[in-house]
Amino acid sequence: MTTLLIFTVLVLVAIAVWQMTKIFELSQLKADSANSQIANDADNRTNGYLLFGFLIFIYGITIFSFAKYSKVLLPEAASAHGGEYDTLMWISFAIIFFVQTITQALLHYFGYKYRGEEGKKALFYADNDRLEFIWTIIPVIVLAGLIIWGLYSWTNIMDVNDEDDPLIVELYAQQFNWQARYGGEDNVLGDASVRLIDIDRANVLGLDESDPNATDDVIVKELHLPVGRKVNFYMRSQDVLHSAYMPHFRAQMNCVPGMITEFSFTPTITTEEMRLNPDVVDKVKRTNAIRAEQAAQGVPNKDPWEFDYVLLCNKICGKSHYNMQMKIIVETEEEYNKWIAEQGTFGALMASME
Ligand SMILES: [Cu+2]
Repeated sequence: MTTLLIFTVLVLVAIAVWQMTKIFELSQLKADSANSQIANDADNRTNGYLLFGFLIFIYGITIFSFAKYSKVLLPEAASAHGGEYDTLMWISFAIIFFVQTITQALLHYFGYKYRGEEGKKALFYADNDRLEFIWTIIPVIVLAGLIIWGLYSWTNIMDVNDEDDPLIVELYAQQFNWQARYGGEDNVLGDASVRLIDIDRANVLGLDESDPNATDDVIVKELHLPVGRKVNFYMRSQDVLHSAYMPHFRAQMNCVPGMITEFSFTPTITTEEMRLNPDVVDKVKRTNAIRAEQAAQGVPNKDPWEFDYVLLCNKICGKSHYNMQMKIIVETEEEYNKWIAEQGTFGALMASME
């Protein structure tokens, strides 16, 4: 890497020296012989054709990227609001793509059409009110539409309320792991503060032992969610800024030390069902082909991978940030109830410390 950088710097320095020599040479030339440096009709025509070449290049690379890299996009959204979010994104993409295709073609075509020619003079054209009106009002309407729609979706998605009996879950971020806390039987989170953290008694999230709501809280390192039930997340961070990112559910929220942030969504597709999604099946197949190849070369930890939803940290929070993740399992209500019943409560943990 260092060699590459040094090489790049040397090449750039060489180009700079070459350019400076050229400028120096030019400044030494007499006026009449300097004419050879002025573009003639043939030069301008070549540049005009090169413009078309560049246009084909940008269209080509766009189509190529769509064809080759669409497969790395996320699969279908696994939350109730995710569809709305995706639609907004795709409509924005479509508009940008459409406008970009037309304006680039016009830009390059006019560059060619009005290229310099011997004896041709530029037309002085002050302004045209109607044209200016048209190219102002169309973007205004389109952008206002997108922004209003975006704000409407944002308000819908960010509305964290207690309607429909949501499951209450805390996501606790720290360098470099996640823990989740459920409200327990009463579905109410006990009070907590970093000042109450007591490592010796395993009170790692700083729950208030005197708060009765904390007694039945359940702290886990794997997030289980029942499908179809709204979940209200409350995020805390112990140390620095983290960001709770659940890409398959189209959800992301910063975790800020000293405050509680919120996000809410309803998972709609179980982990089992998502594993059968054709996009996911393809991705697993591609990934495992690479892993098998690496395993054959003796690279460790390259066992076949099975799809799971994940909670990732999406803020560069320190050197092990890349590995700060927690598995999310979306399952049926029965499976969830069975799992949560098997987890120990905070009260039981504290009692065992006495
Ligand atoms: Cu982090």
